[in-house]
Parts: sequence; structure tokens; C-alpha cells
Amino acid sequence: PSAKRLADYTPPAFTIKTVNLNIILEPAETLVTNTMKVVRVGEHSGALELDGESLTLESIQVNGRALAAQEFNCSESSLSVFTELNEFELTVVTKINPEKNTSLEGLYLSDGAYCTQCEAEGFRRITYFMDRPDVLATYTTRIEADKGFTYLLSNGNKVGQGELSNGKHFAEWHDPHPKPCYLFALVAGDFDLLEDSYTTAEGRNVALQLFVDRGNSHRGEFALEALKRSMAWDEQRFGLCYDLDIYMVVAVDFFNMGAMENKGLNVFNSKYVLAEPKSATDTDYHNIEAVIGHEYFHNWTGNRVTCRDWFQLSLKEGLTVFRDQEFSADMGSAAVNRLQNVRIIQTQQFAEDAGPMAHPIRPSEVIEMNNFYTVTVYNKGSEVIRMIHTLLGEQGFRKGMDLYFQRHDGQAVTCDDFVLAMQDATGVDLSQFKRWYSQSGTPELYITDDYDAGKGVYRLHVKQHTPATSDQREKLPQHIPLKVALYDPEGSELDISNSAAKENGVLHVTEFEQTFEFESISQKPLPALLLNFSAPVRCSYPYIDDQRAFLVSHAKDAFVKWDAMQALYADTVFKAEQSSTKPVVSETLANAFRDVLNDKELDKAIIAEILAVPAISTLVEKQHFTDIHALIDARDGLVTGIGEIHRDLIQSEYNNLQTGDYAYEAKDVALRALKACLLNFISATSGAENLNLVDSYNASDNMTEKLSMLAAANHWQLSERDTLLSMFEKTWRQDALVMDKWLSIQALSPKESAIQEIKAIFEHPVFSFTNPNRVRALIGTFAAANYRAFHNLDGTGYQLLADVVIKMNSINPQVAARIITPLTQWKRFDEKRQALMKEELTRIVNLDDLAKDLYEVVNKSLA
Ligand code: BAL
Ligand code: ZN
Repeated sequence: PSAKRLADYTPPAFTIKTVNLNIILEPAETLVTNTMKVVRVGEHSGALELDGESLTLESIQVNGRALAAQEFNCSESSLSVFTELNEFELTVVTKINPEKNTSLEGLYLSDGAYCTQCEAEGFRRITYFMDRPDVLATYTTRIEADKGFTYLLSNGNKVGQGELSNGKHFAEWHDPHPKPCYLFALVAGDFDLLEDSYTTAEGRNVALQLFVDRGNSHRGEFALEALKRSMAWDEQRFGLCYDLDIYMVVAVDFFNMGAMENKGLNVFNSKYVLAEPKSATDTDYHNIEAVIGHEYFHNWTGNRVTCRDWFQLSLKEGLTVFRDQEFSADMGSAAVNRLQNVRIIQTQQFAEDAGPMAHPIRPSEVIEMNNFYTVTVYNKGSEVIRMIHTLLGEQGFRKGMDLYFQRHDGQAVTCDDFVLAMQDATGVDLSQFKRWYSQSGTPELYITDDYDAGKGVYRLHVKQHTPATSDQREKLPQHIPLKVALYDPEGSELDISNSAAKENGVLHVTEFEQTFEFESISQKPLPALLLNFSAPVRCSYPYIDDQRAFLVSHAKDAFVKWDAMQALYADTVFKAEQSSTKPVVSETLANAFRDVLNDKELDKAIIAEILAVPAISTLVEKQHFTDIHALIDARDGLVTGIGEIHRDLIQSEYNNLQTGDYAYEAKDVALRALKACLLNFISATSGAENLNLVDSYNASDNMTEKLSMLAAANHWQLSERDTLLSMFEKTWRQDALVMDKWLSIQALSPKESAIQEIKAIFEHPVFSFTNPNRVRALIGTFAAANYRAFHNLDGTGYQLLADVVIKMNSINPQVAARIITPLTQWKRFDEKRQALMKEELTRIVNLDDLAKDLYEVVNKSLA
């Protein structure tokens, strides 16, 4: 396989104005008749080149005349049409096999429903087409199928339906908005339908329809309410209204992604739709609202204005993640949401920058586009939009968004077009800032200070350095908005509005080395840095522990508080790991913990975030370590150490946290989060013996609490673990989506026998290699989060992952290329483990039928 380069972009030689599809659904032989109006672009005599994959060409006609053999050429991945006409009607008839399609790209039949996934390049598996996002057409789609497939759905408005002979029926849809083919969708199946409506600020009455598996309608209500909240929010915050008379969401069990924003017909992984208190956690509820919002917000940022090419993916994804994060912040706690999003950057995104797949938010070279739906493009992309927001302010950002839509509605554009609109609307110079789009890697800020008592001047000296990444050696200085605050020794924040940080405390770091001055400072202050994580960077300052504890107590900014506590924890763990001793909980740390837990002003959800000891996945990104097992022991030892020191306090706080009947409301969510956090500390000590977890499990009315008990019992190997697991299984074994939680708990097992037990689960009736949710829940979780078993020194963890990856290479290459990630990050580990990991990667790279997805990831990792 060869790479495509952004630098090689050329505009399309033809365009396709209209697409008329007639799709006759049959499991093994679906017939697709595609009639297109094709127009040559510019003066040239080149052939029309269409993409196609896994298609059987039945016939091809131009203006109603069948083409002779020399008038076209059909290869494995393309169809060339040789014609001198400048405008013509092209009809291509192809056959496809949805039942055999386990890759879940294109059109597939799974679990009794037909479904499509066309982003990024799946439409070419349905029909021959110019499968690129800068070809925008209007679509009319006729679907024919057996009546057992009650609902026949596609994009836009329904314009016809009827009965046919031999037990079949049909429906016809028309989407008036020109769109790229990646937004095409078709669903046919038998569902329960939930209906509602929404009247837009422009007065349009929109029918809302949510389709779920039969018997699940009560689990769809929350998603439908979240959809209405999303629609109202986008009107209020960005003045954007919905533009069709119907908005449909279909929840399916077999889906590679979280969800897909197809015009008017979103397809969702059922994980991000179905919820009721007894089956879904607070996190599930949160994610459902976020993903429902995300897909809805794509209607403007993605669909109305789309990407010119796939290198520009962050144009729509970074921006839409920013929008969904802002939505979540407005619906719940802004600070808690921010900390959760920061954690994704500091763990997963920093890991990506440090690994073999490092890329800028706008990649410049791609072998398999599906490999670039990453935390870098999505989440770092969102951080880049957030920095633009910081530089422009809320009003300036809104002006920029308005200009972006005014200029580009109905177009396929680039990240440069977006930045230019932001710049033109406000006059803010973003020329250096644009490097964030082309430069990969995590910038590091090294900050020191000095204080001139005589002059009353305090100075911050800032150095920036971005380490080389696997894709790019040389790094230029970035424009980094560094938000700061200064505290006097009593804990009061100083006024710095007359200083270098006059715009909301933001310093503009633009050079390799810079000094910022603050005048009229009467005594040496303590700096709080990178407030609200104002840039996706690592930031260091030579704090001593007491200063960190000072920030935990006095800083107003939740990120600064949290970050200071995380640093106290991390230092303790790393010291223990390096000296192969038990972690020593300093008095400073113990007191900081106590003060936070006793703080009556702080939101309980923030307390839970601050008190939680960083996960191993976070720790391994923070600092070099020698032995991963020693690091895990040190982390566990710290939790136990804190748990013992504050045993009575933790227990009494835990007992005080009582909720009534379950409600997904911020106050209750916070309470449950803190309860789960404290339960973890209790479980790490001998106090676990008095927990009576089985009784508490039975008494609880919600999945959030039950799952936190299961997680604690599993991690700390409490005596109740197996009982709880079998109780869970007994309740949910018929419900695969809920059983994913059961799979994940076992994937995280710290037992020596974890790997054998995971292998045994392959035979469990609920498990299936063809369902991505099952594979991710068991194997994805095992490889990404069970550091102990995955990094077994006998190599059995690596072997297990590689075996599954090899199997998935032929079933579903996209999923295979995702779950392999922990193996590709072998450079982090000791020599012995590196050798074992590389052995497995070599086994994979030598496969005869290695899919493009894995080819790219594994080769980069071994390079
Ligand atoms: N466009 C792929 C799924 C999503 O980001 O919404
Ligand atoms: Zn998206």
C-alpha cells in the first residue's frame, strides 16, 4: 500500500451533480443501480475515474447506451470511463454482499438489520463513485426489501413508499442538500420507534425519530431529550438551526465508531443511545448526551460546510468536539468536564505524540484514512479550537464562526479557510498560530522565575521545546496561550491586569525563550500556571511539595488544584518505583488530601477528581520508569497508604454520602463519583472487610454504584468479587450491551490467571469477534488498561493481543488497527518486554493478507 499526500491534492476532474440510487436489498446479492449526472470540470480530455471496492460490476451505460469493452476499464479498486462528453448521465449497476461484510464499512447486514457506514471511504463499497469529500451531489434513494425490514430509511425527506408483490415494499427518499458521499446512509430493519418534535427558532417543525431494537424504547428517552437540548443549544450559542423536516437517529449493535453524522439519518452505536438507571452508568448518560450533541452539531460543522479532503478531517472533528465539550460544560459542570477532557489529552493524546503514529492535527501523509480518526485529530484538534477561542474571546470567536458559515456554506473547505475566517472577522493575527495544524508533538514549557524586591518586579522566564516525533524531526516555536495567576503568601490572587498578562491572564508564548514582567508586586508570589489547561502542552516549574499543597488549597482554578495534587501523587509513586520501596505518604500529601476531602465549598465531583490517584495510563506518560510492575505496585501502595492514614475520615465521609432514588442530576452524579472514589481507598485497606459489598450491591438501584463496587472488588481482589460477577451475569446475560461492562471488569482482572480467564470468555455466549463492542470491551480494555497482565514477563499478554489482532485482520481491519495500539508503544518498556512485543508485531507484519489499516500501524511501529 502507498501513502497519499496532502501536498498532492488536485481538484476533481469531474463532478457529480445528482445521484439516483435504486437499491434492492438481498442478504447475499444486493443490486445497486446508480444513475449519476456527471459534469467535466475545466478543459481536459481525461477519463472519468471512479473508486470501487469489493463490487461486482453488472453493467455500465452512458446516456442510456451500454458501453463497449474499450470504453471503460474496471480494476480491483477503480472504474475508468473513457468519453469525450462534457456532461452525461452515467448508470452503473453493481452487486454487493452485505451478509458477508464483517468489516462494517459500506453496506452490511448484521443482527437482522441493513446498515451503512461510508466515512471515510465506505461509499465505494456500495457503488462506483468519486469517493472524495469535495464532490457534492444531491441524492435520491429508492430502497426495496422484504417487508420484515419494517423501516426503510435514507437521507433527507421521504418522498414515496408502497407495497410491491412477493412480500416486498419500497421507500424513496430525497435529500435536497448537496453532500459528499461519506454522508450517505441507508438503514433497513425492524425497530421500535420513539417520536417527538422540535420547532426551530426559525419556525421549522422538525419530526424527531429514534429507532432502537425492539423492546428498548424506554431506554431511548434520555437520548431523545438530549437531542432537543442540543438543538436548542446550537441556536442559542451559535445561531444555528436545523435545516430538514425530519431528524432520525438509529441505534445499532454492530458499529465501528461511536456514531455517524449522516445527513438527516444519524447511525449510532447503541452504546451511545440506550440508557436506563439500572443498566447505564452516569458516565454512559454523560457520553450519550455528548455524542448525541456531537452528531447533531456536525450538521453545520461537517455537513453544511464539509472537508475538501481527508487531511482536513480536524476541520470538522476538532471543531465539533469543541462544540460538544462546550455543550456538555453548559449542561453539567464546566470544571469537571474540563478535567475529564484534559485527562484524555494528557494520557492518550500525549501517548500518541510519543508513539509511532505521531501526526499533526492535519496529517500530511496517510495510508489508511481510518487510522486517523484519532485523539490527535479529534481532541487535540478541539484544544486548538479552544486556543483560538482564548485568543479571540467569546465574541470574536462567534464573529469568526459567523463569517466561516457566511463564506463557506455548501462548500468543501480546508483548515486554512477556517483560520482565515477567524482572523478576518477579528483582525487577530493567527499566522504563527497556524503551526498547530502542521506541527506534531507535545510542546514542553520550562518555567522559572525571579523577583526583584527593590523594583517590585516579578519575572516569569519561559522556554519552550517540542521534542522530535516519529514523523517530524525539526520543531518551530508555537504560539502558546499560557494563562497564569499569581498568589501572595496568604493565598490571595494578585491583580495582574496591568502586566504582560493583561488579557485575562494570558501570556503569549511565541519564542523559544521569553521573559514576562509583572510590576508593582510587593512580595514574591507563587505562580499558578496553565490555568484551565490553556494549551495542550506539558508545563514544568520547580515547585516544592509545600508549594504544590498551597496550590491545592488556594488556587481558584480547578485544573491548577487538580494538577498540583496529581503531581504530589505522581512524585510519591515514582520515588517508590525508583527505589523499589513502599510509597511514603508525606505529611504534606496526607494533609492536602484531608483538606480537600473536608472542603465544604468544593463541588463533590471536583473533590473526587482531585483525590483520585492518577491511573497507570497517566503515570506512564508523565515520566520515565524502569519496571511497569513496580510502578503498578507503587501506585496501589499509595492508594493503600492514603486509605490507612485517613481510614476513619474516609469511612465516615463514605457513610455520609447517601443518595435517594437514582436521578441523572449533577448533584447526585457528584455524590456517586465521590462515593466511588472513597470506596476505592477503603477497598485498598483492611477496612474492606466491613464493606458488606454484596448487601450494598443488592440495595443499590443503579448501575453506577453497582459497577463501582464491582470495579473495586475486582481491582483489590476482595472476597465478594466472584459473587458480584456472577450476580451481574445472571441479571444481564441476555443483554449484550450491558454485558460489555462485565467483560471489561474481567479484562481488568489483576489475578495471575487473568489471561486464561479472558481466553475462556471467548467461549461465553455473549462474546463475538464480529461485534466491535464486544472485542473492544474485552480485548481493547485488557490491552489498554490491564498493565499487569498485558505486560506479563512471560509474554502471554502480548501473545493474546496479537492472536486477536490476527483474527480481526480478516474480520474487521479497522478494529484490529485500533486495539493493537498498546503493542505499538513498545519503546516505553524495558528491553526484555520490548523484545517480546516486537516479536508479536513481527508475527503480525508477516501475515500474507495484512490489511492496509494494520500495515500502516505495524510498519510505522517497527520502523
Ligand atoms: N464522523 C465520524 C464520527 C464522528 O466523529 O462523529
Ligand atoms: Zn465527529
